[in-house]
Amino acid sequence: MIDFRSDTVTKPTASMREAMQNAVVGDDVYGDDPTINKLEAYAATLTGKDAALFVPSGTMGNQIAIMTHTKRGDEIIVGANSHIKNYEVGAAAVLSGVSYHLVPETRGMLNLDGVKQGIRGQDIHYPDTGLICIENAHGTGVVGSLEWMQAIHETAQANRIPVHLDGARVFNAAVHLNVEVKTMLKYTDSAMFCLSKGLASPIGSMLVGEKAFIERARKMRKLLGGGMRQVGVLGAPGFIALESMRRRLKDDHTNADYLAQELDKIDSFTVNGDARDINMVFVTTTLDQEKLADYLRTHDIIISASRGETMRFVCHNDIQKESIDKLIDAIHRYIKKEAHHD
Ligand code: TLP
Repeated sequence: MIDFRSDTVTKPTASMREAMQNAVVGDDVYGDDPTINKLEAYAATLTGKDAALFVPSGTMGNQIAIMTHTKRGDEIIVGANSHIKNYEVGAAAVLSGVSYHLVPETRGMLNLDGVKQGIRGQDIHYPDTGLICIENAHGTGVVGSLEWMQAIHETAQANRIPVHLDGARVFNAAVHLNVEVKTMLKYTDSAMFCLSKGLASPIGSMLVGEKAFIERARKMRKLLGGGMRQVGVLGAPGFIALESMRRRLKDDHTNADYLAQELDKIDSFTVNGDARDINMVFVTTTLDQEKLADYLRTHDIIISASRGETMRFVCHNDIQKESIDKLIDAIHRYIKKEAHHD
């Protein structure tokens, strides 16, 4: 199966499976898992933060960050199109008891004036602003600039509000910006990034930040039931993801460029050229998405047809240039077949 739905679908590589088999493990709730300790130390060094915490998912990482930074009744400033707002089941309201102050994004970047207006200051009627959340790379396939991150951070610091980065794909963003992740993270107090997306580890994300923040976050992870035992079996592929798989993300971006170029040649597809910074290609199509997806599945190709007008194709470690050629060829055959039916 060639699966274009997301980079979350990546299977662990052979060396990851071998590392899982041979992982030295211990009880991580006691802090006794050497493989997790090594992964957390490496993640902290790589991101220029004091400490790191391995968490089961990106969603849990973001939610632990919100729980740790805020108190009940706070308001968090967050993008109207962000994952934290739209795709985390409203968890911040449920788990942290915070409300969302939505700010529009332009190319994935929170509007600075909107953030400034969103910090409402002191009044007996107002909730306190507990946190500003940004997302980079943004789920809409775009990467925000360092200058924008710096401007948000300066505003936040001037108001003594922490900034959390949902950096599920921060390594993709760093590749696009041609900087190190630690350069981006200078402008955030905490960040979550996923090992299980383009980095191809089967499970897990990291939360990074100051030592005291991570200590409190570790307790929040336990509260949520995310304290795991011999979890080095997941830390071992996670280390390979961080140490070596991040170096190949550029290939996914190049493949996505190729996919965008080939889809754009087909009359029934229009590529959104403004959302072409990372490993994702967003298109609109005049074709019936469900029928196309059903046809492709019979040719061992999976695409997602559930995003309304817009379709998303994602390149990753299990997609090569030949996989893209197969997809394009199958789409041509589908269009020909449909024309015969008419
Ligand atoms: N994104 C998934 C879906 O949930 C949409 C995907 O296929 O892209 N932040 C961002 C920006 C994300 O894109 C995701 C996952 C998460 C957080 C959550 O990570 P997980 O799935 O590990 O909870």
